[in-house]
Amino acid sequence: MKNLRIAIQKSGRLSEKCLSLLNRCGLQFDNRKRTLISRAKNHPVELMLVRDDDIPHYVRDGVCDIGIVGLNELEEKIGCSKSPDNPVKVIRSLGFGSCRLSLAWPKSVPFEGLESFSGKRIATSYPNILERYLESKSIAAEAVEISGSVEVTPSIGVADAICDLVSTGATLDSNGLKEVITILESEAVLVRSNQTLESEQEDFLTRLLQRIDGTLLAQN
Ligand code: PRT
Ligand code: ZN
Repeated sequence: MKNLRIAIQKSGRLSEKCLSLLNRCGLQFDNRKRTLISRAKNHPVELMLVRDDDIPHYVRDGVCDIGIVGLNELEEKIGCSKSPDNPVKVIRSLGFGSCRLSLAWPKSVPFEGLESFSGKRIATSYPNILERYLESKSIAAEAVEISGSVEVTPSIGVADAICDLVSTGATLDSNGLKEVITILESEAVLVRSNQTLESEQEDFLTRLLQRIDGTLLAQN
């Protein structure tokens, strides 16, 4: 059978947890070699180590068969994952990498609810999710796309507020910002494309999902 190709983040917050989950499911890789693609020692599986931003498109386009990525990246790159005609499907929520995408506002400026964002510039690395949210709430504000250190933008005058990932809230706090509205609750999810797999690959994926379910159950 053709190898089942799995995309995970090469290096970052999700990498080790993804590898450890796959290891606990019985898949062994040579972790010393951080190559783009590495074949599992004992199963017809290839691991593809890439930037998390690329995983949704790789799965959509069939470059990979399945992938593990934050729901935030999936929603940003592919759109609403709950829609039935979405080309990439969430098949498991994995219970790690939890965070939320929230709007944050300067502590020094009075906040009077969502309307306070009207006419403001909001810095974010998630312009698609933010724009969809603002539109759904009929708020006219400008999403300013920034690739990193979004939390510093209000203090340097680039934006009035931000929309960013939050876990403990410490980053917002130390930059004089407060979380005011949560747009999306996120965690790492296992995704697959709508494309048909070979029947042996499909069977292998079914067995892998059973192992993943067993692993998730054992840790709860
Ligand atoms: O290089 P590559 O593009 O692959 O990685 P990356 O830098 O884009 O992503 P990475 O490794 O930072 O995060 C990968 C995924 O982890 C994200 O897409 C989320 O799904 C998830 N995740 C969970 C988080 C956080 N928690 C998180 N706290 N991603 C980022 N943060 C950042 C946030 O952007 C902010 O700067 O942490 C800061 C806030 O943390 P607190 O604890 O101070 O609130
Ligand atoms: Zn990224």
